[in-house]
Amino acid sequence: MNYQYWEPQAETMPRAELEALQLRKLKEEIGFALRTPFYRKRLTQAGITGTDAITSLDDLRHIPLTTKNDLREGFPYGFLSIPLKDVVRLHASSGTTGVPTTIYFSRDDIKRWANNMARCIFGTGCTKDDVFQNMISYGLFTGGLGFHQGGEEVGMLVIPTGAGNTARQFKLMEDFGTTVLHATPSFLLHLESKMKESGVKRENLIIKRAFAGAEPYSEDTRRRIEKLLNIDVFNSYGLSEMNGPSVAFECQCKDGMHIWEDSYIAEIINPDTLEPVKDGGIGELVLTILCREATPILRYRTRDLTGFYTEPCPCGRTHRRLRRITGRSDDMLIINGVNVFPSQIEEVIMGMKEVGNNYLIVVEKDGALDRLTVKTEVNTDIFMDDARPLNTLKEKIAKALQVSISINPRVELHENGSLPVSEGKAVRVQDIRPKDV
Ligand code: DLL
Repeated sequence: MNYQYWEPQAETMPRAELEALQLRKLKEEIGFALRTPFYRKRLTQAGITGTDAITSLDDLRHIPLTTKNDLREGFPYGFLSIPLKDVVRLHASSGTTGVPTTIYFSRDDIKRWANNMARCIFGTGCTKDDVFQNMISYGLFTGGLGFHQGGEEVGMLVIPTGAGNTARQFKLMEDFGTTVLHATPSFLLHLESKMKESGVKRENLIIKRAFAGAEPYSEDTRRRIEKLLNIDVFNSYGLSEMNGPSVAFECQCKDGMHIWEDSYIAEIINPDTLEPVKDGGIGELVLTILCREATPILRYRTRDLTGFYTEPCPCGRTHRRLRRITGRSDDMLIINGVNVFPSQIEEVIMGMKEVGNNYLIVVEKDGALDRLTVKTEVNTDIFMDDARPLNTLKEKIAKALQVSISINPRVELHENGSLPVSEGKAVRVQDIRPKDV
């Protein structure tokens, strides 16, 4: 195969050179971190008061881990290392209790992110001749703007459609000759299931590739999308705390995602003991960003479970490859690409006096998409024969949840004491989505 590289030298540099570069950038990043209120305190406590404290990549382990909770506690400016006047953008993701984690970017940070994104996109075989339909949410979510900038950087024609509206998506594909798609894997499957009713014929479309990420999916699902739409699908991994998409991406070999080690230091740890996992083993991914000055984040616990491939990739890139994410070491749910913590749902419903003591969160498949149902018990005094107050309450709960978690759930009301109560630890979440779809 004829592999194409956006930055041949940077993508194929010998490991020793790559690690020397990581060390240099790590020191620089620690310099930025020491300018933030959060890390000044955290690093000083760990005995790191200057960049000289780090002399090798092994010294990384002296840096304490950073958690989502730390980011939340630092809200809004505890992790900012440059003056606000030099910040040009922010992105945010949901927090466990409604406090978002916010990431700031300088102009140079945005350029570096766009370049990394271009590296991912170009590495799959795209060129400036491609027409790229970006069918993922724009806004505070990093997926939309992240891929948008990368697509433009490559020189493709980018159609910023955003998520949803399958009929319009098909129309745009036909009208503009879209060749490349980006969406969550569940939206790609949903799209295919709607093709027939949209009246569009596959032979009138010239799509050939899609980038799919932002939520877990199996190898079987990839193959299914590829077969149904007759395209190549590339896995794309990222998280807002680490810029968003462009952390790791599959190349033309489609066998594991190259993590850009000149922009990130990746470690795999045992989530219980926090000790490193031996090469090739599965554990929790911990990331240190090396390409952002405005919001340095060191040794971030992603909670994503994965491991490295140990064999080199035939494409010749020296940046290691991550396995498909197999799960999480916390209780975060990803519903149609949107991250939701059960605690966010609990906070909304338990704050309502009409709601009883027990509730259940059910996540299942409705066709290709995920469906969230929140079942709650209701205090007996409103559980009457008259359906009106119940419908009003249902709407109130659905609306409040929509505001809090950006998902419109189905709400079911049950009489007090009628939802199952488990004997030990309460089981509040039933995720009955098949694992391989
Ligand atoms: O989902 C960024 C992104 C956008 C990635 C578009 C890829 C494409 P967050 O909303 O912060 O950011 O969610 C990050 O989503 O920690 C994983 O648990 C999960 N995730 C992201 N990509 C994948 C993937 C974006 N390819 C969280 N496979 C991460 C499995 C994924 N899980």
